[in-house]
Amino acid sequence: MATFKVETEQHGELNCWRISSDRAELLIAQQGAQILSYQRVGEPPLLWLSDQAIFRQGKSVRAGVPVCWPWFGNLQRNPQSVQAMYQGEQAPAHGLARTRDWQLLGIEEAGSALRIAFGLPEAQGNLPGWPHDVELKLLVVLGDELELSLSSRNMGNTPVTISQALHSYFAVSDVRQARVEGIEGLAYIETLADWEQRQQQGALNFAGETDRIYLNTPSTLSIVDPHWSRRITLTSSGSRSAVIWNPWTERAKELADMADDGWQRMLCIETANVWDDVVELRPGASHALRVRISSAAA
Ligand code: TA6
Repeated sequence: MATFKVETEQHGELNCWRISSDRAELLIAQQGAQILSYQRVGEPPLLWLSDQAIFRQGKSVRAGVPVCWPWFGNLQRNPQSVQAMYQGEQAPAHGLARTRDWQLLGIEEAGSALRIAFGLPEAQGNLPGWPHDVELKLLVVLGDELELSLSSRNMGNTPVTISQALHSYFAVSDVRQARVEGIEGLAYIETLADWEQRQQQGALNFAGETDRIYLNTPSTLSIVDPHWSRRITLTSSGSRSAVIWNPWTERAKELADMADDGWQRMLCIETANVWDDVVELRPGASHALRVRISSAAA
């Protein structure tokens, strides 16, 4: 039976919780209910926290798992049904949830795991420009593995359509040596070439800026990291799309919160509902986007 320690910490302007057990350590910010780092004892970090991260209210931290909701990326690139939900002015990238303070609903031990529940009450009619009533919760389960479940329940009486992602930043020894498996043969949208649809040949190796939406993804994807002799496995449900992103040299230089060579040590695989895989919630309906993150010797 694991024993957990929960401490509060301040990082810049952000309230955070550091949760540790004899097996792992997790850092979570109240803003965005954002996991900032996750490391298992005796292993390099599993989730990446930028060396130059900025901990400021209203700015998502370049780290861990930002929650993109109720739209992913540029709203204008979303289907009309998602765009129509927003009535505000300039739509922020990746939605409204990642830069707002969530409420910690509870922390409880369940067997050898710790369950940490967050909610965003503002999603029930009080998000700027988004006048819908959705009960939004994020459940984080820290056990031998890390599990995240983002649930949306439509409490209103009209349908609501969302896109979303658990925008996970994984830590790798060197992205140029790493590969992603599980996407072989899949169709993807190449956002860097005018959003053209292409087909993946073999596993994905990285040799330049990468920003792709994979379609009809299977439930298991993995990152093989030969230098750290590690395989990170993502097991998802409630998702048929995944975004894979690495900014590489030039884009990284443009990001104030990433070191110029920071791109070498990270790789995003985002468990998502994007492109034509949006979620339509009828009144009373709910949906859960889940991912379980585990690692093993490769
Ligand atoms: O998920 C990939 C992506 O949408 C990229 O296009 C890239 O801009 C990245 O997310 C980070 O976005 P952010 O708004 O956090 O800088």
